[in-house]
Amino acid sequence: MQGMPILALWPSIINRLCVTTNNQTGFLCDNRETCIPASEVCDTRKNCANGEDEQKALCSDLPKSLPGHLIFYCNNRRFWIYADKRCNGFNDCGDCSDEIGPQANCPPCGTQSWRCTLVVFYDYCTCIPRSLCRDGIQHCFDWSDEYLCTR
Ligand SMILES: [Ca+2]
Ligand SMILES: [Ca+2]
Ligand SMILES: [Ca+2]
Repeated sequence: MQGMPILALWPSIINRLCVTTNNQTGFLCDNRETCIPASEVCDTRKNCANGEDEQKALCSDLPKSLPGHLIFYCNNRRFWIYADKRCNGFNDCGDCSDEIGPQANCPPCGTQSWRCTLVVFYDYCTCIPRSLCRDGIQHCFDWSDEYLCTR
């Protein structure tokens, strides 16, 4: 890869910012129509028709080789996640910094979720799916998932 014109590649990569149908940060394929979620870039599967989401210029030195909009750095900056894993309800960083706090800047729990302080971390941070309400297992410190929350 010696002498590769990295700088010349950058404009085409920067212009690939897009938003998926699920309102997630994404990567625009060469056809300028397909917008794939950030986490499908460099996952070794070709999601764009020409495989441009797996091109070496993007994937050779993760996460540095990825455009900034595709990644989110956790509180512990040694760890990073794909941008579409921020505010998705799951504790992808391991310390919930992708779900709670100013860096993540997530909207409040949606109507499909219940907000509480969790007893045990499970895979969640503050918003739990309503399927965990009244399931006979305490998830919230104040037991609100078992007594207040409705499915
Ligand atoms: Ca891919
Ligand atoms: Ca997450
Ligand atoms: Ca529960």
